[in-house]
Formats: sequence, C-alpha cells, structure tokens
Amino acid sequence: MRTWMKTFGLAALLSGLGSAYGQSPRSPSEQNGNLAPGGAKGSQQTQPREDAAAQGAPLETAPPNVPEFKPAFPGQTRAPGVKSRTAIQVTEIASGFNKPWAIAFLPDRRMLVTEKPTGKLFIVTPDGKKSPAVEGLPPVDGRNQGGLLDVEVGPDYAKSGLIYWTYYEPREGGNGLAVARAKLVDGPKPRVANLQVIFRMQPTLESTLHAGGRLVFTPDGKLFVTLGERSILPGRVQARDLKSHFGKIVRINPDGSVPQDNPFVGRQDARPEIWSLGHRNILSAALDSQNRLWEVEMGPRGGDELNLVGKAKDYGWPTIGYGEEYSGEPIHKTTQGPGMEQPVYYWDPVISPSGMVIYSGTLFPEWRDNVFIGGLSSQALVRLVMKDDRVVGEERLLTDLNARIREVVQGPEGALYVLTDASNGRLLKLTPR
Ligand SMILES: [Ca+2]
Repeated sequence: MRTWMKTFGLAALLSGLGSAYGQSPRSPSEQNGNLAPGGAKGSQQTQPREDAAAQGAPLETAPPNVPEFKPAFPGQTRAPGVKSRTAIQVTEIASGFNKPWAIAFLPDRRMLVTEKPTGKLFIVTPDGKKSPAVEGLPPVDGRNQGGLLDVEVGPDYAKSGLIYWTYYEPREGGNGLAVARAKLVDGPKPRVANLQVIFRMQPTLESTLHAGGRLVFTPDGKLFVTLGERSILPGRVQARDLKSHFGKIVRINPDGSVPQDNPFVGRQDARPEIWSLGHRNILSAALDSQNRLWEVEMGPRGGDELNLVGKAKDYGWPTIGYGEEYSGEPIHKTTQGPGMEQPVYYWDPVISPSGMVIYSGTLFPEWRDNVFIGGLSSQALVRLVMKDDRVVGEERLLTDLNARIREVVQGPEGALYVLTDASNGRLLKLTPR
C-alpha cells in the first residue's frame, strides 16, 4: 500500500481523488446533448437507456480518415454520444508497473497483473501491496508490442492452482504467440510450477507486432485465444488462410488439445484449432451475458472493428474493411464481400482498442450489458450501449487522465479495474461516487 494511503486513510483518498481523477460534474448543456429534441431531463431519467441513446449527435466529431467508405447499415459507426448518469470515483490501487497489460482476479480478490516488456507477473492485494515478481515464467520477446500479455485464472483454480498466460515466445528464426499454464505456488516469494506450453501460434515469423494475445475461458471449459496477423505483409496475407494461425481466433481445451467440435477439425487444409478467421489484431475479447464471444480488433487507420464472433465465420481482413494504411494508401477495394462478415461497429478515426469487458455487475445498474473497451491512442475508456446487437450509444470515460487505457476488467464486487499503459502504469478502480 502506498504510504500516503496509510497516512490519509481510505476516506480521504476517496474524497481527494474524486476531484482529481473522477468524472467532472456534467453541465446542463452536456446533459441536454443526450436528449431528443424537445426532451426533458426528467423524462430521460425515467426512460429506458436505449431510448435516451437512440437520438442525438454522434460522439465522434473529428473527420473520418476514409470518407469514401460508407457504413453498411445505419448505426455501424458514429453512434450518438451518451453520458453515464452515475458519477464515477477513480481510486488508485497501485502504480509503478512497467507497461502493465492484464489483470486477473484470484478467488481471494487479489489480482494477477502482467508487465508487458519485462515479462514479470505480480500478485497485488486489494489495497495495493505488490508481491515480488512471480518466479519461473519463461522468457519473453519483449520488443515493441511483444512481451508478457494476458493472464487468466483457470476455471478449476481452486483445485488445480492453474493460471494461464500469453506471451511472445522467442524462437529460432523469429517469435510467435504462446499460451502457457502452470500452478501458482503462493507465498512471500511466489513462483509457478509444472509449466506447460499448451499452444504455439504457427508459423514462426520475425515480427514484433500484431500477435493478438487475449484469453477468454467459456463456461463449458474451453479457451479462446485471439491471434493477430503479425502486421508485416508476409503475415497479413495469411489472415484468411486456414493453414496459418495468423489473424485467427482459436479454441482449445485447457490442456491444449483440440475440441472435436471445432469447425475445421478433420480438414487437411486447415489448422484444427481455428474457430474464426480474417482478423487483423485482436487485443480485446469478452463474453456477454449469453456467453457469446465479442471482440474488438485493432484495424488500420480508420478501421477499428467490433465483431460478434461466430463459429467458422470469416471477418474479411485483409480483403475487406473500412480503413486504409497509415501512409494513406488504400488496402481494400471495398468494404463488403461475399461470405465475409460485417463488423457490428467500426471507428474512423480509430480508438486503438485493448482490453474489454461486458458489464454484468450491480454497482453500476445503468451499465448492465454495456461494452467497455480500453482505448490506447484515444486515451479513454470507451463505453458502448447496445441494443439488439447494435451500438446505440457511445461514451468516452477517464479522458481527464490523459492516459492510454490498456486493460479493463470487472472485479468481484462489480467495480471496474483498469490499467494505464505507461512506464509508470497505474492500476485504478472505478466505483460509484
Ligand atoms: Ca472485418
């Protein structure tokens, strides 16, 4: 725990940080921005949120990078701006992380926190006390976007002690994303034991970019792993190629074996772990209340996408999409193609997504089933209000932090926890003020 937290106590912390880091009180004009013409504040508060969100000006006001591409359906981009009615208290739990990437909660409410470039994993108590780095993790290729990425607590952790993580694995001739699991041996000097690498993205390529790396366990005990296409052209062209893991979401059993109900099992021309294809770089993935998988992928300039992931579906990258190269050169001839899925939503300009949760807690009732996404270049926690699997409202939270948001998870009590992406990265907790 930070010394000043001890000195001033939690009450002082809560009141003090509220003004510094919380959301500013909304002005009447901002509140009115949510309303339908002629609406009134009183009626807004009693209406279902989707009614309040269905009208109003788009949140995004900057010009698009690729104006020649038009949405495939109304509401596919530039949703109306909405504002949370609940004032948010932002509390710093801990800081001093070197580019932290992911949070996972242990059953006793302590958190596992990864540091990307150093490959270090820490255990952090709810009041911010950080363990020594957990010993026994394998080395990582920590250049650029590489390093230690996601971490998850295994579904049978109470019995097995198993935790799972993703990392850029240094290999002969390059690197590749790997998924490892091991037993967490708790104590004053924590370590992992019985290490197993359960998945290795193939082929190996020399690239420090776009390996994906989010892990999502499903209630039926399967594990989704999101994979990027490595950014460089030799990788990008494999995103729709079933013989490559690049640009795919894969689905495995917790021991790394292949579920026999995966869509491409038994085909000679496909890797059997593949669940969906045609992705660019997926750094955000989460289940909704129906246990459906959603992802947000880092697109090119003007082309970040929210997708609802379906078995064997092709999301089109690099053939179709809404963005362009950062040089301004075109990538796609078109935004739509036969047999390829449309994103539920896209951002132009981009948000640079990383981290995602679909809120299921009770602390913020108005946020139920909303999608939260960490925004890197957008320096915001992006909130999406959904209705019938479409985006009907968008909000940018935590903008006054001026920080890249790398990760967002929901804690056991229904608070949101975020990590800022910085050499002095912070672990923050969001509660109602
Ligand atoms: Ca796509």
